[in-house]
Amino acid sequence: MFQQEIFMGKKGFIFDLDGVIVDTAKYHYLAWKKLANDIGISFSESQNEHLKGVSRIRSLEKILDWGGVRLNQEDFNELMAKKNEDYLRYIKTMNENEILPDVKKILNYLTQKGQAIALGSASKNARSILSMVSLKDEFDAIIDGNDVTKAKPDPEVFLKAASAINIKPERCIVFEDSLAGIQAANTANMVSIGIGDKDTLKEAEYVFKDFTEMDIDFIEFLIER
Ligand code: B16
Ligand code: MG
Repeated sequence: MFQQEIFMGKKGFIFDLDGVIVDTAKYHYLAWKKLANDIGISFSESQNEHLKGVSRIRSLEKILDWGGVRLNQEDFNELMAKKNEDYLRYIKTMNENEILPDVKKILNYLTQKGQAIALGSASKNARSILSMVSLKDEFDAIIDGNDVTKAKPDPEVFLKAASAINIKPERCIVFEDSLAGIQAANTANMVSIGIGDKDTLKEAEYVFKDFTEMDIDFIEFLIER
């Protein structure tokens, strides 16, 4: 019997790291809070929300603005290095248990279906975090804060990720927890999927509280749409 086979071609699935694969936002918060408090600036969890997906430099600029503090370049750089040292102390303790629920299930399914998988993160620590949680080998390409010159909402990080896996942007799907990241994915002409709060991420094409809310039928739909 003649059976026609339709070759669908693969899609590119690009994952943000902090807030999507692991909850490192809590460690960023603790490190930024210590730094801010040390120089007399108060820092709340709701302010921390505004730093999600934002580069390290821009995050410190925002904290200093909120506190009305101005620094010379040397002191600024010293504080950035100090924040990262504190942050690295937290992430040194990370292991596989910190992978967010159902992330591995989705990654395994995509791999089994032969889809291309990339990381698109603003973090300069992305590679070490992926190693700590033993996920580095799950990705066909990793693009992080060391590979880009423009921060989200600029689409550079996702466009570079698409190019690294050799998939056209319009065939890519981005999972993101920050508004800046959703805007970056939309500008890149990719399908944007918000992971987190529906109101914060309302510019995303779809929003899920976390991956436990997303069933395999939806992933199948993304592969075939
Ligand atoms: P680092 P993502 C972002 O990672 C974080 O959301 C953001 O809070 C952080 O400031 C930024 O990485 C830079 O991180 O200091 O480690 O270079 O969400 O884009 O994976
Ligand atoms: Mg994030």
